[in-house]
Amino acid sequence: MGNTLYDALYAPHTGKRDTFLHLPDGSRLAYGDFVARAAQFARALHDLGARPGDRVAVQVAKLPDTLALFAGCTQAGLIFVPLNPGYTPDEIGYFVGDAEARILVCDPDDEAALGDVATGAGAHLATLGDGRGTIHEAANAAPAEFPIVARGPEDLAAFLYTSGTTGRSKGAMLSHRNLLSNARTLVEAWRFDADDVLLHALPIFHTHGLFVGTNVMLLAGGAMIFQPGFDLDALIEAMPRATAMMGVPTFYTRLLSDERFDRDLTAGMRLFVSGSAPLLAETHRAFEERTGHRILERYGMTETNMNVSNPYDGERRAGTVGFPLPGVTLEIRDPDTGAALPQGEIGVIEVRGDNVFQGYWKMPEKTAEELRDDGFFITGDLGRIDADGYVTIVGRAKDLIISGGYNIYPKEIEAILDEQPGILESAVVGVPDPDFGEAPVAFLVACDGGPDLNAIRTEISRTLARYKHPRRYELIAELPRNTMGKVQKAALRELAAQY
Ligand code: MLC
Ligand code: AMP
Repeated sequence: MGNTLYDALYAPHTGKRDTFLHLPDGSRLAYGDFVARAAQFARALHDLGARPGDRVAVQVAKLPDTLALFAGCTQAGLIFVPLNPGYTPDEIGYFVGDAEARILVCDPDDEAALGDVATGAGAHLATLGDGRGTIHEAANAAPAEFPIVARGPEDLAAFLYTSGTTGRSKGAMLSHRNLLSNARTLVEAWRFDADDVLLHALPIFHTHGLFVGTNVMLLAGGAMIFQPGFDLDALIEAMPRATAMMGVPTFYTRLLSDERFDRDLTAGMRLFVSGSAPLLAETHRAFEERTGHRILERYGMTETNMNVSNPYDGERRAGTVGFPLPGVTLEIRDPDTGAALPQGEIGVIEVRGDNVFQGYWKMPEKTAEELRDDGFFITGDLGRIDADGYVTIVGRAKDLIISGGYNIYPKEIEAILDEQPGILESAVVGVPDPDFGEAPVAFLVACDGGPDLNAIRTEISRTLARYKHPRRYELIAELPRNTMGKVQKAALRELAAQY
C-alpha cells in the first residue's frame, strides 16, 4: 500500500526544479526543495514522538514551512489540525484537548502564552516562525529523507474544526480520499495545469486556501504567488504575473474599490473563483463590467470540500453557485421529513460523494444528526434548483453568521455573554456589512443593575478571536420570541438595521 495523498500531491515533484511558490521577497521555492523540506518535518515530528494516526495541531503564520509541515504530516501518516492564528489561548486549549493532539506547533511569540495550554492537554509544544522556532531548527538538522508511511484512501489526513449551532466546535475528520478526490475534480472542472500561476492570498487553515487552493495547484503542478495575507496593493502588484485567483467575496469588493483594478490589470488572468460566502449578483455584474471577467462562484463546506460550481465553459450565472460537481449527488430535501422535494422548491441541501467527510471526531451523536446512513450530509444551507439545473443558495437553516468568509456561531458568543454579571440573556445576529458581508451584533437583556459593557468587551477579547467580537451591543427590554419560546432572530436583524 502506498500513501494516497502523498503519492498524488507530493511524490511526483521529488527532485523537480519547477517553481512551486513565488515568495514576497522575490525568491522562489522549487517543488523538489519543498518535498525535501516536508521530509525534514516528517523526521522532526517523528523525533518529537509523533506516530501514525497522531494529531498535530498547528497555529502558525502563513509560511511555506506551514505547507511543508502539512506535507510532512501526510508523509509520516499524521493528522494535520490547522488552527486560525487569531484564536485565543482559551480557544486553542479546547481544540488541542479535544483533538488529543500529540504536538502543538505555535508561533515562537506565543510560546509563553500556550505553554500551559499544551501541558494541560498533554501535548508537546513546538514552535515555528519565519526562519525560526524549535521545529524549524529540528527540521534544518534533519536529513531530507523519511520513510513514506503507508496510508490508504480511508485513513484520516486532517481535522478541521468547525463550530456548531449548539455546543462546542466539532473536528471534521477528512480522509485522504476526501481531499484527493475533490482536488482531482477541481483541477479538471477549472482546467488547472502546470502553466497556471495562482494568486494565493487566502489563509491556509481553512478548506478554501489549503485544500482548494494549495492541493489543486500541487496536483496540477502549477505555481502559486504566495502572499502572507490579503493586501490590496500586493494583490494588484502581483496580478499581471498570475493566471488565476481564488477568494472570498470580500476580496472582490475590495479589489473593485480600487481604480487600478481594471481590464488591463487582469488581461493575463483566465479565472477568478469566489466562494465561502455568498457573492452578491451586483458584485458579479460590477466585476464583469470593470474587467470583462465573469467570476466563477462555487459552493463548499469544511465537511464536504467543494460540492457545486458554476461551469468553466458555459454560463456563469450571477447569484447561483452552478451545478453539482462530477461525483457529487445533491438533493433538495424537506427539512422536517428528509423527503426529496420536487425541482424548483426550496429545502435543505444534502450532498453525497467521495468529498463528504468521515464524521465528527469523538462525536457520534452529532455525526448521526448530520450525516445520514445513506451517506448524505445535511448541509444546513437552504437552496433550490432552477429549471436549468443551477443551484441557488437562498438562506441557512443553521444559525450562522459568515463574516469575510469566517464562520461565526452566535451560540458560542451568547454562551459567554449569558454568563456575565448584569446580563439575563442575550442573542447575537448578523447584520449586513459592506466589507465583510455580515457582522455580528449582540442584543442584551439586563438584570441586576445591567451589564458593564467595558468589562464585557474585555471578557469577549480574552476568550474569542477578534473576528467573532460583536460590533455593537444593544440593550433590549426582552428578546422577541415565537409561541414556542424560540428567539426570533429575523425580528432582531430587522431591529438591528434600524439603529
Ligand atoms: C479580519 N478581521 C475580521 C475578519 N478578518 N473581522 C471580521 N471578519 C473577518 N473575516 C478583523 C481584524 O482582526 C481587524 O481587527 C479588523 O477585522 C480589520 O482587519 P482587516 O485588516 O480589514 O482584515 P484583513 O486582514 O484584511 O482580513 C480580511 C479578509 C480575511 C477578508 C481578507 O478575513 C480573510 O482572508 N478571509 C478569508 C477567510 C477564508 O478563507 N474562509 C474560507 C473558509 S472555508 P482589528 O481589531 O485589528 O481592527 C469555507 C468553505 C468554502 O468556508 O466553501 O470555502
Ligand atoms: P465552513 O463551515 O467555514 O466551511 O462554511 C461553509 C458554509 O459557507 C456553507 O455551509 C455555506 O453556508 C457557506 N458558503 C460557502 N460557499 C458559499 C457560496 N458560494 N454562497 C453562499 N454560501 C456559501
